Amino acid sequence: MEQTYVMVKPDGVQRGLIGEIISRIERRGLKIVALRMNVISEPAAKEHYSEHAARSFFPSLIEFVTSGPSVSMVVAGKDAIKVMRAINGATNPVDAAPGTIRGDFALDVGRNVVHASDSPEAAAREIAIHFKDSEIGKYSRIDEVCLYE
Ligand code: DAT
Ligand code: MG
Repeated sequence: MEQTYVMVKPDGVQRGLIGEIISRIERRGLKIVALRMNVISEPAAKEHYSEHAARSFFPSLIEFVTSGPSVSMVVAGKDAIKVMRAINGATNPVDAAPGTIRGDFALDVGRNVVHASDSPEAAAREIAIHFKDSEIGKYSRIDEVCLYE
């Protein structure tokens, strides 16, 4: 079972998409093991997006992601990192396939509604930025016997 960090960004919260996004994660069979709404602090946002620190869009990205409440989650399941990236769709919503979150709900790369970690290293790093170990729940979904061979 792999874990990944997922965020409903401030645009997704303000547009009333929290339930829609959580539903898509749950119906796929992935398990939400931690969940919180908060305004991410500027230091946490800068650490989260540190790989992009030199990019021209970095200041506006940090301003946006700290501009209002977002929903942070740890999502677990088989190949959760890859599966969550596929559920979200391409970074630029213009390239995102219909049926993905970005392909169904977004148009602009700077307002692409969701985040998900892109590798095991990123997932471990991002989960540690946003959650304490004690905030991550351990439980079984009752349907895991059917979801997994
Ligand atoms: P992803 O969120 O799919 O992992 P990323 O890590 O390349 O994509 O970029 C992080 C975020 O930064 C992305 O969700 C939106 C913003 N971003 C990326 N490229 C951008 C660009 N060319 N102009 C404006 N914002 C951009
Ligand atoms: Mg990324």
